[in-house]
Amino acid sequence: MNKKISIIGVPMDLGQTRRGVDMGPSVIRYAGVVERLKNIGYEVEDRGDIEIGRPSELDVKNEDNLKDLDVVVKANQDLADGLTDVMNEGNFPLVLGGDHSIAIGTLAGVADKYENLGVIWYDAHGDLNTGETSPSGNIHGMPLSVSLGIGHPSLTEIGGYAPKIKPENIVIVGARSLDEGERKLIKEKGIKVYTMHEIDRMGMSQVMEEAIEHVSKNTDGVHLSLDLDALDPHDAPGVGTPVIGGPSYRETHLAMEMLAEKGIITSAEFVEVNPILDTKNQTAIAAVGLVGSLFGEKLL
Ligand code: Z70
Ligand code: MN
Ligand code: MN
Ligand code: MN
Repeated sequence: MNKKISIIGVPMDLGQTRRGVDMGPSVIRYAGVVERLKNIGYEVEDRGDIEIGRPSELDVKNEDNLKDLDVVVKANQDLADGLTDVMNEGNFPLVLGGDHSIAIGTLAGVADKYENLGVIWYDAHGDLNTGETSPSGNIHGMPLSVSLGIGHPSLTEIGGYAPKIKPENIVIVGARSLDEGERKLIKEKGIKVYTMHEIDRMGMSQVMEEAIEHVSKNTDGVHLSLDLDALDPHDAPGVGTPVIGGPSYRETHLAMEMLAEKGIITSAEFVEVNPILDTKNQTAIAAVGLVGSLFGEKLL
């Protein structure tokens, strides 16, 4: 892996309605992410946070069932620009959220540099809604469809091009909560999904073997988008949308170690840590542990 890592924080909480996830970047920093990476031997540059605007009134849906669209678009465009700089400098981009709507800007900035970017979407959810299919109007439930070029043009056109990624280069791991429109899109586009059923059946090790094979087959880079709500709420309680029955911290740790062994990951983001909902910073500490294992931390 690239020896210089650039961290960008994105204190975004407007992609959903649980306030507090905007403090995610700070708590992950306080949990020691920079020191952890330096100890493994990386050079780390913290580029600080993207500035997030504030709408005059929170959580207002527009006529297309999209909450706080304008501010979410602006922040994601700024994030995409920030990532373009990191990519041009040849550094490894590590993005800290913030809610998952920021994956729109991350992928806009990163995918531009690859012909075929692979994506591992480690999440309890599919994040494949559009304004038409979303039960909530929350944009954090839409970043994967947006990156496929499906959704409102002000979202899909962030970065000035669409789509960012192709359905055959995506793998979703850990899914256990999908909306009707998301199921339909998964079938229509043939997106590879390892739900909790497959993880129970095959074990995380086999799932990750196959997932890695799938995303590295025809790709020239692989982005990891890790939503902390993928983890079982027992291990990651500090998230806005906990869903019981997820992979443990240990299983997720193994998944990260397997990614480190193969060395396929070229960019990563860790999202949805909400310290207000957390117990003793457990979720931020888990996130930092997972970052460590993704970057090849070893006990011996
Ligand atoms: C639901 C929706 C979601 C993250 C929850 C939930 C989506 N499918 N995404 N937490 N990160 O509102 O679209
Ligand atoms: Mn998500
Ligand atoms: Mn591309
Ligand atoms: Mn989720």
